[in-house]
Amino acid sequence: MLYLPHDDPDLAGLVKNEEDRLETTINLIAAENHSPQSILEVMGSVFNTKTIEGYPGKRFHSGCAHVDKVENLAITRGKSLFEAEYINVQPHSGTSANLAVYFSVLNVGDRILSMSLPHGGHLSHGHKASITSKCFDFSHYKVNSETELIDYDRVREIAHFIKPRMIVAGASSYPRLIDYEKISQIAREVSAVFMADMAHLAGLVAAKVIPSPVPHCDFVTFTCYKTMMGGRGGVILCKEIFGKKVDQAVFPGCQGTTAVNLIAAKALIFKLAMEEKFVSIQKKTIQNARIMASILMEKGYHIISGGTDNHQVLIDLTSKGISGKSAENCLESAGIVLNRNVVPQDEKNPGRVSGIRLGSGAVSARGMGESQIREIVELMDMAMMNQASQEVIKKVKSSVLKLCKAFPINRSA
Ligand code: DSN
Repeated sequence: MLYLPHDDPDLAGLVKNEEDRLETTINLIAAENHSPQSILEVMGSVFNTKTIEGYPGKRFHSGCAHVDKVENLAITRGKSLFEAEYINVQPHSGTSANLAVYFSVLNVGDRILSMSLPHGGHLSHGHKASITSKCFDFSHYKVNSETELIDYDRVREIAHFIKPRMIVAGASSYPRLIDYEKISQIAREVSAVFMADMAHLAGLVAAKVIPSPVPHCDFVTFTCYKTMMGGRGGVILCKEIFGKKVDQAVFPGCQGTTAVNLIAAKALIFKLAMEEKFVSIQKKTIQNARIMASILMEKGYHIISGGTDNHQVLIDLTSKGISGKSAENCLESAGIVLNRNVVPQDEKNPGRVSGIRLGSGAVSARGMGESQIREIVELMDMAMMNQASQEVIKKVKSSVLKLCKAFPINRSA
């Protein structure tokens, strides 16, 4: 029996509407995915009741027999999946995980070198609007203006000049592989510790379809709901020698109690990520992103860096004479959901921006492949190039609906 329709019919209606929206739209948001039903079940389970502080066997509240087992399961499975020496599964989010890593080994005011946000980096990598920039002294590296790839020689030059205590690799919108080995070498040259934020890439790394940062890094952080296909929340992997400092920085340093239901979802997705279905979705995710990028390029779109190695395709729409915001809006009205995105050297204001970011995770989880991706790109092009025509938008929306019906969201694991 469902209780929500009785307790709060308005909210129950909104849940139903959201289910319908997900079912009837094509989701190209690179930071989202369709999780298995069992993930939704465990996130809504009685583990929500339990308040915990501390770590398994060393808690500040009683009644932890079962939740200790849950956290230990997440720890054992996560370490094994990512071949990590140490893991902390308590961070509330990717940003909480990053903050805890910074505070685990740095002092307030210490220098950190990370990727600039307009060039792909994340808010929590020291953007001026983020608390991280108020606590630490960030400098940023960029992509090369011609290749739109990370300029590792420049990273080395900046690192030798500013002598950071930490170097951060990882991005929210960078479609290429990152050479973690090269950056770890630079970090060693300047005696910095090295952290990679693989929030977007965790599922691809877990399935071993792209190289893992783990062997090259002192710390790796990630979230579980993007390519990883799980529930909400963050995770920290690190070298054993930093384990105790990381634990202290998470609790009691940056967080109080944490969400056991989310830790249970982490344990579950780490198990499911070892199975064939997960690996095949991740393979498809990479193939679909490559197909998207190459068809868009054939159609004359400027694809940042000229392609993709992961689940993201970043388009600079300047040459097409439209803004990221107008593309996002018209595509949403046609049933295709994605986000406007700042691109390197962006000249538009932060609200409008020049680009859009596409992600292939959620369509791949629905089972879509090459011919559906071709159709989606055709539909996107048609809608973006005819934004003022209600007739075209209606036509695109009706094709989107047909596609969605043919590929319903599959929540079996
Ligand atoms: N970092 C944001 C994004 O990539 O969209 C949220 O996860």
